[in-house]
Amino acid sequence: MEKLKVGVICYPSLGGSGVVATELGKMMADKGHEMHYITSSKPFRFLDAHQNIQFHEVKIDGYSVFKYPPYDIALANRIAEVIETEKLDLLHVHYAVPHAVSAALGKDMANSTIGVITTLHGTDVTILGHDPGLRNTVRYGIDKSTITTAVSESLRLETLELIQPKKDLVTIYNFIDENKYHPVNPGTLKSDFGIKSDEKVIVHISNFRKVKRIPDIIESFRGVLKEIDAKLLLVGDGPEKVEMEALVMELGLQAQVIFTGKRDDLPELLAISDVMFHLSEKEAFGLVLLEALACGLPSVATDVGGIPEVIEDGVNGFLVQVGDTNAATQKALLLLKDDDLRATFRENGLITAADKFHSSTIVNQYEKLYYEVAGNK
Ligand code: GMT
Repeated sequence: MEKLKVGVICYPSLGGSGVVATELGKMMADKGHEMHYITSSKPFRFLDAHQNIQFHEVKIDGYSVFKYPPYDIALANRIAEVIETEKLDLLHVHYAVPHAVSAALGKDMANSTIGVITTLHGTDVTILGHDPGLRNTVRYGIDKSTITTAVSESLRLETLELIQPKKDLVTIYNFIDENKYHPVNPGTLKSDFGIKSDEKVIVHISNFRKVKRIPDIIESFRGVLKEIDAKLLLVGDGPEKVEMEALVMELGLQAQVIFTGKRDDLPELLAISDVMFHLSEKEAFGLVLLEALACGLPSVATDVGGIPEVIEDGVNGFLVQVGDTNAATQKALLLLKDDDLRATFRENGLITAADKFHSSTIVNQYEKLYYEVAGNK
């Protein structure tokens, strides 16, 4: 079949949507498709060296007359240019707001009929969609797209209910790069952190946004400490970090809680951990939970959004209600005190990652949509 030229628009940041957009582009490029990233800066896992991947920077000056630089317009302008110069077959945009809206405008500027696939990752619907001022814009972005996908069935249903778009959505789960996420030997990493070999480790990885409820993680961990010796690794960075450092000080937990900052060695960090805590109040998918499953690490996570589609309660992890820190403590203790239970969950998790979320299955689902949309040009 003829190879396609795809324009990709995503947030080139350290979030799950950026990871999915870049991993997908890399795998599509490996299949021979030409992937054109139209972004403000290079996505962090961008493969400069790949011959089928090109980067088209969106340049925006901070004009002093504008309080906010018009990024979405500059993006639309660049999309229009790239549609024409590269003769794109389709656009794949991540997030309805602002990217699907910029894509609609860019397409119009270029007088083009190419199709647009929009992938919803959650925040645009579960957070922006609740803002009456933005709900119509989210709907506009979706309705202007040829096909809209959601990263979980929960997100698909919530979007239909809240946004009421004209067409149904297609659920395509997230995936991870199995070459990176698999059980690894962490070497001396545990002792490098000053953690004793017989101490248990709980890990939380996120962008430290309020929605991740890190105080609940610290509180649940405090409950664990009442019964066993353990360390909490808080991996990542974001708006809540300074406040969380202050909270840890206030609780006198500096010796037990380690803030690692952003790290690239996630498989090694998962390998030295015994349980992951992920206690968000909203989560369309929870990519980090899949990364943990693929590395053989069970999680205690909240029963919200798409999480139950990744974590099967009592099979590869445990689910608790949002805010129920006592339940999170008890479930973590169950796992931490029982090596056999952890081993069973580990095996089950590896199977979930390999069967339900294998990259080849997911990438093929996207490729099928790419051909469908390109065929309608
Ligand atoms: O959760 C975040 O803060 C980041 C956000 C993003 O843009 O990466 O995550 C969303 O997309 C991820 C990839 O599809 C999902 O795994 C996350 O669950 C989703 N976040 C929310 O729904 C809050």
